Amino acid sequence: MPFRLLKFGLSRNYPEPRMFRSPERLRDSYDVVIIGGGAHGLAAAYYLATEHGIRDVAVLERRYIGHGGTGRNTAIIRSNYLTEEGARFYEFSVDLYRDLARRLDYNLFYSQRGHFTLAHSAAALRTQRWRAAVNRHLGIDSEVVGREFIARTIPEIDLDCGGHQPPIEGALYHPPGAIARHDAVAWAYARGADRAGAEIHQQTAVTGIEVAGGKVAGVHTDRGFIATGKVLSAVAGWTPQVTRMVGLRTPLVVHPLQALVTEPFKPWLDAIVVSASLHTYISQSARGELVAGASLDPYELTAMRSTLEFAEGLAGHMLDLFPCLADVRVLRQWGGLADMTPDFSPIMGTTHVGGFYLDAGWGTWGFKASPASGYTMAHTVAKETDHPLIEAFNLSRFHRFDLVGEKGAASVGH
Ligand code: PYC
Repeated sequence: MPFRLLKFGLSRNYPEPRMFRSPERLRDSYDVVIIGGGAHGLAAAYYLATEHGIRDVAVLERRYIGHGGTGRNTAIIRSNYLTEEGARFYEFSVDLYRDLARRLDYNLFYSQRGHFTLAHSAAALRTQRWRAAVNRHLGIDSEVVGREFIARTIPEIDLDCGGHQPPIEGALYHPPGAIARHDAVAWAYARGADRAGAEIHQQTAVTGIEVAGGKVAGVHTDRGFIATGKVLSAVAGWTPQVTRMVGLRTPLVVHPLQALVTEPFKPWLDAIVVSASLHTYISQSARGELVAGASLDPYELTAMRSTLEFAEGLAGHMLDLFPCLADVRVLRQWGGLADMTPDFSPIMGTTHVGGFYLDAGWGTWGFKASPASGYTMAHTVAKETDHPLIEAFNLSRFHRFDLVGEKGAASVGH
């Protein structure tokens, strides 16, 4: 056993280094309170401190950091969206991700793989061409490729899906598509925010929000009251509970989203493979496990449980694409919550409640947005006005019927 390990194990003088402090006391007031210790909330705390010098920030997390959507996704990063607003926003996120490990000085296992969205019909190919045109117009690397290219790049794929599904006719290929270690993104932002002066309070539940004269005045928690003039809600699937506290209505519906991983293998699948028609997406993690997911569970529910029905359905579609997986064992599965909007775009920005800022509607696309949402929401909170990149995503778009239709770029349907 290495000497260093023995030294840490046997001596009280070498306490385990902590990623971030856990302050015992919750103070009576903060300049900003962030509800939700996922990657979005932690990133916002980090950028508030580092980009805007606002360090008097408390992040309140009911459980432990990364317990929600951050730790329950399939860690896909891409910017091949359908709308200009979406593509620009996610491209900004990809840009931040590329440099994030260096900036936060933490290995995020960021790995650029290339992302294929398979098309099994002429209609799907038409949407892919549309996306490729929007992407290229904005300088995003994305093109429609044919069967030969797919077969050459992913030799294990069965382009005819064993005859069980319509054959693959082509794909939208997005070389910058990447994966990362999702927990590491939360930990690294937490450490960065903590070092920059923000406080992270786990096991701290928000029970109410005080609004006086149309403005936020404070937050009630199970550890006492905090006076504050600014609250950012970044709680994804729990958004309806929080918005109810300030009397805001949103069109969100919350559905479970499940995923699984298989036993690990030597690396064989370099690309990220998505079939929106089969509601299936697969990649191979740095650990060698295949990480795969399917569409939303078809009912509204705020519960993060796993079902055999999901595993059976997804396994069938994985075999349609990769019959070589027939004897592979599932190692574990999990469920998360997807807060879905009618237009498949997020809700971000100011609200008509003074000092209440909303970061929500992350459906099945939240992880890839973590850096950009943190950055733009920090700007929005600091300047009290929406960052230009997120103006189109303000909640008020539903009152103006000015939606940002992104369904054609979602990996899964609803
Ligand atoms: O939007 O890339 C995506 C995605 C993958 C899995 C679920 N959503």
